[in-house]
Amino acid sequence: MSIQHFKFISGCNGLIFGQPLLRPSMSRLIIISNRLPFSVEKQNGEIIVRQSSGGLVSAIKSYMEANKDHQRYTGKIWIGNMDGNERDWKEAEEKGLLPEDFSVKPIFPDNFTYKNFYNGFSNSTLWPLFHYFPSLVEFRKDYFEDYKKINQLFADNILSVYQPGDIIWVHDYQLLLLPDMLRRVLPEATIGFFLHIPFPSYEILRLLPTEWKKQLMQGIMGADLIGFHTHDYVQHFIQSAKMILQVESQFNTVFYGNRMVRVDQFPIGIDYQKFRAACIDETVVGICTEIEENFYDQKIIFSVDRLDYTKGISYRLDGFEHFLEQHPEFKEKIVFILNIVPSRDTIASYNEMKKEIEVQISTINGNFSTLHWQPIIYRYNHLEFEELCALYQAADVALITPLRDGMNLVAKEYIASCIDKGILILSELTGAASELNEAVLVNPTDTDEVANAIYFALTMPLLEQRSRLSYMQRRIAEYDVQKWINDFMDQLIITKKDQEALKVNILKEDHIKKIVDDFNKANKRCILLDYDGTLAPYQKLPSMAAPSGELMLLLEQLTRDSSNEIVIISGRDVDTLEKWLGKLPMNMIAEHGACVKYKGEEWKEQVAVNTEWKEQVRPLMQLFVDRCAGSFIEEKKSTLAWHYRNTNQELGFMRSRELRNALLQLTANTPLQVVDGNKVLEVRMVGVDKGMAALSVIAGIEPDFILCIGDDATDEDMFKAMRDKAYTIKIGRANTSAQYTIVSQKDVFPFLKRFVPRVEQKISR
Ligand code: GDG
Repeated sequence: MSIQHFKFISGCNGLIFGQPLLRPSMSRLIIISNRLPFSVEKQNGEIIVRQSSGGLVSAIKSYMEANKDHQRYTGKIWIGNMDGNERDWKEAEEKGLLPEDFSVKPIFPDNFTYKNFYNGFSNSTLWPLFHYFPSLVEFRKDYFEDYKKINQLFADNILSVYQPGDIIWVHDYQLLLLPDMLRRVLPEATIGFFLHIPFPSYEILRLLPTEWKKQLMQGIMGADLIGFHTHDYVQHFIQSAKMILQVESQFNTVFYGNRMVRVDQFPIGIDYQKFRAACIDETVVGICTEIEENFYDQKIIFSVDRLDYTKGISYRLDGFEHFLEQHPEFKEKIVFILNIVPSRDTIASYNEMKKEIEVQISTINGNFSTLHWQPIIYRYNHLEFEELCALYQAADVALITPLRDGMNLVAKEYIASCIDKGILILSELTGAASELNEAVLVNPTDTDEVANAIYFALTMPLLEQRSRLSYMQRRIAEYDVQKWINDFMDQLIITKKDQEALKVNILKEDHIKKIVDDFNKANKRCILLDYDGTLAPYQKLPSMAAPSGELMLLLEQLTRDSSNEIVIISGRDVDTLEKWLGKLPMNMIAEHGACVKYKGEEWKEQVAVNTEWKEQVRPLMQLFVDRCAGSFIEEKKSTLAWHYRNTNQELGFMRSRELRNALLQLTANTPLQVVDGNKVLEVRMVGVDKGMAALSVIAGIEPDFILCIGDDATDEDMFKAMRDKAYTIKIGRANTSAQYTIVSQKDVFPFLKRFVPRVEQKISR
């Protein structure tokens, strides 16, 4: 990548996480998720409103309710698909059965399209792929088409309620295309996106057909702020964006086209106080006491998950079985309460899995049960909140061993519910593992490790249990769901402000008018133009960037006016500049100032160039050519350059840092300098730079109008030297000393053409 030091106008410095420091005034919050947090159905003629289970709903719903007294938003709307039909919905609404804390806009898609979208692309393509189950992925065009249709349906529904100033927050893998669909219609809207499941490494994502993965990445990049649970997912996303969309990035800031997008880690929290309050809730305590009395002589191991292959239930049972085999002394002294919550049971593979799990449970119970005891109590149902909390409180051990999990809220909820005992055995493949270091971490597929962890947990002294718990409880209490949401919202607002600040420097029409006006008024004008990346786009090889016909015509038109002095100021060697541009009546500076040709004169060397140093530097650069496929050395009269524009972005960048360090060591205390350019490292003599060269050319011309344009780090010397003397313009979004920025090289020609009519007018007079 180019070594660009992007401006950080602000960031999270000084921000207390989760405190709503920046309050958007008069904003409504629009939450978008595939499903609404409840369903409506009719049973025996009566309307029933049922709360949905699942991590996303648990987190956001709790926030929407808890935050009702705060004045952060003027309104809150939740938009999502509705389980049930429109008639029942209306009836529930009329009877006042819907939530009061926020308004709801239900979407009623047609069944067939929805099935392909939900069971199909969402849960048979994205879900297995993002959870590292590539063999389960279905690649079906009709699924993808219907996924697009439902995303578009969401976009249409959002647009029908959107008001300027609203903050839109899109959730999860079912709606990856939505941010960009909205951005196309609402270029200025504030849009956040959060992914609740893992974002896989590029090696996994690349399994998707090229067009799909491109559209999906573009879709997400429509947001201003993109959130993930862990640092790894952030890195995977940025890497994929680089590989698929060729974005540039600096830390967690990504530049895509003319937009700046932030990508960051926001580990989701739980409503900690709700689970603490449940510890003293009468009903919960009652149920908990009943459970403890029932199993007074047994230790309780507990797990609860939605039915899903990612949750690793079968491996968990293997581990438990292995423990029973290895530790017969625990016979009749433990019980494993395994609760599975029905989920996606209309997908055939889920149903199949359910049957397999049930067979496995029967086998274990058949092999180990006694007349008075059975080791596993299995239930396939949704638990009421009170019962769930009671089970958390009663459990001596929570056995949570998914094969992959974006975060896993159950682990956090269990920790929050423990009073004076409790051990969490947690899969290291969950997002939660990166926060809950004091849990007993296991690899879920390693049955020995799981069995040993169960033994370790069951025999852990109380003092150690409490000490581990208190560390984890403090952390979970601190960054709860409220803080998670406020933190995300604060960062979203900061990102919008940073985008605005970046826009300030962009060359706009009123700036152009002023520059052209000054140009027209001037008697002697000087235009200094860098070549590669400014007048010609970068090519795979430097030799391929010969000037186009359009460029030659433009330069010819500009040079026709004798009041104009055009100066090409480049790192290129003399021969190339002479061959490509030597016919035009211009001034040329080669190798950043080592050689200069004034209009109508011959080339002159500006410094006595000693090139013995090249014998030391060349072998070092060659070593890096061998270690980094696609990189190459360009040798000029007074410069050696190592280019890495054709390498794998990550590897090239990493190797460039290594080579830079090695070169800096090699050239320390010598008259050589190492210059970090746009995907190139150059070594040359000190005292040769575009700043010095520009100053010396200007001294000979004495212009009353100067314009400098360049794109590279080496052009910064020119911008600095010309400060207060010239209009300076940087191509690209990197941090710069130039006054203005033109985002793309493509926009340079139209800008320069604005100086042509005046020239032609003068000639025709
Ligand atoms: C996705 C990601 C990420 C479960 N059973 C019952 C019940 N639940 C509640 C739990 C918890 C939630 O559902 C499950 O959350 P998880 O995080 O464990 O898992 P997913 O549903 O797969 O959630 C996950 C999450 O999004 C948030 O970003 O952590 O990685 O896959 O809150 O309490 N609640 C009740 N009865 C049940 O039977 N009342």
